[in-house]
Amino acid sequence: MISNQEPQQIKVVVIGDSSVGKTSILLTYTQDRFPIDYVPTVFENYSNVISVDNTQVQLTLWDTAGQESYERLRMISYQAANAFVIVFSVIDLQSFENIWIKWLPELQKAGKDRLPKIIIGNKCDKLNDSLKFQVFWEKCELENIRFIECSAFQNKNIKNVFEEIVSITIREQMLQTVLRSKRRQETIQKQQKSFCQLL
Ligand SMILES: Nc1nc2c(ncn2[C@@H]2O[C@H](COP(=O)(O)OP(=O)(O)OP(=O)(O)O)[C@@H](O)[C@H]2O)c(=O)[nH]1
Ligand SMILES: [Mg+2]
Repeated sequence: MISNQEPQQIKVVVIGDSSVGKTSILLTYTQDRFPIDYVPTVFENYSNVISVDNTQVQLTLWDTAGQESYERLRMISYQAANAFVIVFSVIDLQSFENIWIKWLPELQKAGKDRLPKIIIGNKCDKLNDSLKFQVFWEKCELENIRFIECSAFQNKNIKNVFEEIVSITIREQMLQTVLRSKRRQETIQKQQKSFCQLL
């Protein structure tokens, strides 16, 4: 069935340490090929209409640069963001630890820590250690953040990453709408009650 509704706007920002593969993931997703020759530091914003969970979404993807010196620029990209994809490399343990040391605190500093987010372990083509994957799973589960392993190089799970973050965001926004309307109803009921008591 074709819907006349305007697609829902969702802006997703991709963050994480330098060299974990953020730009490669975005290029693989949007161009369906792994960039073997040149990877720019920051990929141009991309926008496309996709359908997830029967909802039409205008998905806009923002790349960021992982280096410290780009912090101010990153903060600008966080404006009006609806969700975050936090990337680390499964062969660089420090990049995983930096999620808790650097990336989540940076989101908190920007006032964005309550927005939907997922954690992505990229370069899984280079790691065969299931024990390490277990460690990543457990830590993310403990923090209640969805974890997906992927490989931009093998185009493995890349589409899933974006469908998953969009799906989580749609669900979260629906929940917020329901909660807002419930609160509004409660306020109206309270006002009606005190009005009746006055009479
Ligand atoms: N083996 C393997 N290499 C990858 C994968 N994804 C990216 N790379 C390589 O990792 C390096 C860094 O990739 P980028 O996409 O530039 O990383 P980035 O996170 O955008 O880095 P910054 O722009 O500096 O923040 C490049 O040499 C890529 O070819 C992957 O899935 N597997
Ligand atoms: Mg990059």
